Amino acid sequence: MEKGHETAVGGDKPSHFANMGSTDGGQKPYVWSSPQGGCKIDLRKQIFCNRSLNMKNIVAVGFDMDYTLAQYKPETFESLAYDGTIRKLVYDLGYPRELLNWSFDWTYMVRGLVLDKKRGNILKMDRHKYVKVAYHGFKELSKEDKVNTYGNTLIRDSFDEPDYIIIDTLFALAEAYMFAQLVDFKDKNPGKIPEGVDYAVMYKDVRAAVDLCHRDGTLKQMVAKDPQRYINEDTSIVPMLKMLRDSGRATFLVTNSLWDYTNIVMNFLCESRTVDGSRKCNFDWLKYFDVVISGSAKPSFFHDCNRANLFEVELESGMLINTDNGSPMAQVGSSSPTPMLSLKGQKKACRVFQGGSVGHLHKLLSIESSSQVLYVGDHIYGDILRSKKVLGWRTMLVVPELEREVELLWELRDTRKQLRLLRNERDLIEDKIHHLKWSLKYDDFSTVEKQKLSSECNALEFQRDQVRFAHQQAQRECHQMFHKIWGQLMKTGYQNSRFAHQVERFACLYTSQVSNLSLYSPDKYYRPSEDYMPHEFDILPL
Ligand code: U5P
Repeated sequence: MEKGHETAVGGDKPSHFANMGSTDGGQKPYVWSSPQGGCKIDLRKQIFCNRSLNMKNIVAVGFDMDYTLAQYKPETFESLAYDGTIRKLVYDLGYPRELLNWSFDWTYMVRGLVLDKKRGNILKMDRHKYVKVAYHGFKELSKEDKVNTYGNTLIRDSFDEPDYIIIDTLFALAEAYMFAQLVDFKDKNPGKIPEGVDYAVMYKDVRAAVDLCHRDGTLKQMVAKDPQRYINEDTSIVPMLKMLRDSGRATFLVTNSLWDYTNIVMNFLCESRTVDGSRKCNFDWLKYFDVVISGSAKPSFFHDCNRANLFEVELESGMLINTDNGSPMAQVGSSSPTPMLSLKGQKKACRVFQGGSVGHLHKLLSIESSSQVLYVGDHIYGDILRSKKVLGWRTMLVVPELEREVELLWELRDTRKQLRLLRNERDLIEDKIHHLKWSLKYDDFSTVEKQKLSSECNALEFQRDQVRFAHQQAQRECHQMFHKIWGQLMKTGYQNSRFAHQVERFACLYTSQVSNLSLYSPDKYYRPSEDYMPHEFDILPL
C-alpha cells in the first residue's frame, strides 16, 4: 500500500463500507406490506419508479451484459484491472517500479464522484453541482480551499469533460483510486514522476492503461479461466428471462463485449452447473434471447445515423459474416433472415451480430416505436442517458449499491428523524435570534428591557450552538455509516447527489439487481410516487 494513505487496505473486512456484509444473518425488517395489504417485496429488491411505465406497452426488453446481467466481484475483478494497469504504467510507460507495491482498496471510491484532472482533486457534489466533499489525492481540502476553488457558481457549470471526469461506472473505481494514489505520490515525490507529466497526463495514462487491460486479454483471459472467481452467480436471471419471454416479450442483449467473451460470461450466468462443478461452453443460453449484439460500440450504437456495418457472427468460429445492413448475404446455419418474429408471431432461433446500430436492431425485432422498448443497463451515460435521450427507449438502471443504501436508510431511520428535528430546532432558534437582534436595533426599548432582551439573545445563541453541534455530530455519524469519506450515494448533505439527480432524470426505473424484474408481473404498471414541491411539505395530506 502506498504510504501516507492511512486506510486499512486488504484483509477480509472492507474499510470504508460500514457494517458491510453483516446483514445476512439477522432477521431484519426490510420487508413490509403496504397499508392496503399489497404484496410484500423486500425493500432491497424493489424496483423504484421515476417515470410511469406500463409494461403492457413494452414489446421488447433489452439488457446490457457487464455489470448489468453479470455482476463482477470488485474485490477480484477490479483488483485484476488495477494490478494489470499498474504493470502497464511501470513496464510500458516508465512509471517508477515502487508502484508495483501498491494495492487497491476497492471500497474507497464510489460512483458519482467527479475527478478534477488538472488539479488532482476528487469531488462529491450535489444536484446543483455544489461541491460538498473535496479531496486532493487522499488529503481533504480545507473548507477555504474548497470554496475558493469550486465556490464560484460559474465554475459549477463546467464540471464536464475534458477537464473533469465523472466516475459513473463500476469499471472506473480502480482508475479513480489509482489517480488519487498517483496525485499523492507526485506531491510527496516530485522528482520520481517523469518530467512534464502533470496530474491530467497521469489520468490520461491511467485511463489508457485500464482500457488496454480490458482490450488486450489481461482481464478477459483470467475471467474465462475461472468465471466464478470474478462474477457473482445469480440463479434468478434465467427464470426472469423465461418469464419475460413467456409473457410474449422479445428479449435482446446489446453489449460492448465481443462475442467470445460474451459467450463465456452468458454461459456462466445461464447454464446450470454439472455435478462436479465444471462447466462447458455451449450456445444453449441463446434460447433466452431473440437477438444478441456484441461489440455494439455503445453509446454511438444508439445514434441511428451511425452507419456502422452489421456483421452476423458464426457461433463456433466467431467469424464475422457480412450482412447488407441487416439482410444477410450469407445464411448462417438454419437461421432465418430478418425480422426475428415470424408472421404468426412465433419466435425464431436467436441470431448473434456484431456492430450495427439501433436501426438494425429495430428492424430485426420489428419494433415500430422506440417507446415499446425497455433497456436495462448499469451505465448512466453509456446505456441509459443515450438510449433514453437520443432514442426514446424506456430505461431501467441497475444500481447494486442500492441494496446497502436501503438497508442503512432503514437502520438509521430514528437517527435521520432526530437529525431533521435538530435541523428544524436550529433554524427556529436562528430565526428567533435574528428577530430579537432586529428589535434591539430598531425598536424603542427602555435600558432595562434592552438588557433583558440582550441576555435572552445570549441564552438563545448558547442554545443554538449546542443544537448546531449536536446536529453536526449526528450528521457526521450518519454520513460515515454510509461511507467513511463520501457518505450516502444518493445524497450530498440534505440534497440529492449529482448521481441521484442523473438517476432521477434518465432512468424510468431503477433497482439493485436486474433479476428483481422477476418479482413483479411482466404486465405491471410502474407508477412513481407523487412529486412534492417544498411549499407542499408542511401541508401534506395525511
Ligand atoms: N471496457 C473497456 N474499457 C474500459 C472499461 C470497460 O473496453 O475502460 C469493456 C469491458 O471489458 C466490457 C465492455 O467488455 O467494455 C462493457 O460492455 P457492456 O456489456 O457494459 O456494454
